[in-house]
Amino acid sequence: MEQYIIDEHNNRQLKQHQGKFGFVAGEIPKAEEVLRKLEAFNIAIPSWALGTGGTRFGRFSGGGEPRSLEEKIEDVGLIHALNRSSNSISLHIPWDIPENAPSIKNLAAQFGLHFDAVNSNTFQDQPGQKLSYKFGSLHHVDKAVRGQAIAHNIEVIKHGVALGSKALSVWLSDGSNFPGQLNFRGAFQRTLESLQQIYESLPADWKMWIEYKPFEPNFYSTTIGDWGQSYLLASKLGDKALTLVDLGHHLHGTNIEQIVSLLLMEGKLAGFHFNDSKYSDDDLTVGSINPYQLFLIFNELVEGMDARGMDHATGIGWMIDASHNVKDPIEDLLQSVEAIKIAYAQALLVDKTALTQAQQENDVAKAQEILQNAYRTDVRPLVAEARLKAGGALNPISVFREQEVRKQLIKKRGEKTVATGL
Ligand code: PSV
Ligand code: MN
Repeated sequence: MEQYIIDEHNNRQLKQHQGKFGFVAGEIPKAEEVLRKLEAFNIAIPSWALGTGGTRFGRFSGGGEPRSLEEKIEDVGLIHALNRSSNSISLHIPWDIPENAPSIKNLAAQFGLHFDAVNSNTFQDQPGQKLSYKFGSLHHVDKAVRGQAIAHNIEVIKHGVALGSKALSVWLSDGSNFPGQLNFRGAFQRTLESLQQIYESLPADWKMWIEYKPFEPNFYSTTIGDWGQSYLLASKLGDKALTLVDLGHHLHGTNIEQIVSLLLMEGKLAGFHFNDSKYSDDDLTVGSINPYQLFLIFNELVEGMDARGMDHATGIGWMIDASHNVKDPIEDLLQSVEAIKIAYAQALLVDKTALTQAQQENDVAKAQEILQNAYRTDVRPLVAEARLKAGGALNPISVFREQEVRKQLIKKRGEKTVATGL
């Protein structure tokens, strides 16, 4: 996307934007500081979210999907050009193997992108794979299967090193479908031993992010089923191992913001896979179902990171992990990034001093007023202003539509392309 197209769009919208921005900026005390923080804040795009997602019942391609890693990088580059908040890409191996790492790295750099965490995949069998993961990978009763899964993770680290990544993200589908199928302690111990071997292969400046999930694809138990189990593994492994929170990986009603607060307190929060859900791991657009929960999570993040003197932008990993079944993936990702930045901006507006005082005085109504006052502020002009200052579009989706980008992608890539991923 040429910069002049974005600039022309911005010029057309500028007057209206300035009016709205002036109004909000006049209402809040530290507008400049908030803008600076918003400008620095980026969210990684997963390489597997650029195509149309599917369910086990079907997949309805939207056309023009990226056919290669190079085309996925182009799509993330476009997203970043429009919103100036998506400056990295997270690869899932083997869905996206960088055959020629230097040239892939170079291509990404041309779009101002770098590589976020690399993700291993031992939840599917790949063509030609010697041993099956049908009954798990790192927790498998057969040492040879565990060895294969360990070797895969070490391979993924190598790909990541070549690209300049700094973290290995591990999500295991290992678990059981029926009571009696597994010895829980045995499964946990074997997982720990396997992770220890992978941990030993981590470069000094790398982290291991351990993701948890209560169910699916296994429906009775998951060996890393909740944050406690992930935290236990991360604690036993060492300082480089941390717990990754995927918002969709909780049972109904779970207080995710409290989990986040405690993990941060312990220095064990790796980062996020953002998405939203109504029922379980629905992988819907961030902020589309429960934006208040997202705000409450960001409120804990801002408070907890400030308490530890952490840089909001770089202190932990920020990433989207969503699936787009009926929307254009690029528009959907733009919406998700926007929702995250809105929640972050609102959290920055919380009057911390007043909230602490209300908490000390057990003034419950006041505490609620303070939080909801921030949440009910329309911060969209602030987020747009930060984007404008960084060279992005005042309204990224409008530009995407005005320029008929999808139509061009279909023309170039074809109607029936299918991007790798789930
Ligand atoms: C599992 O549901 C998960 O959240 C993990 O992060 C995987 O890597 C990703 O989804 C695959 O889509
Ligand atoms: Mn995830």
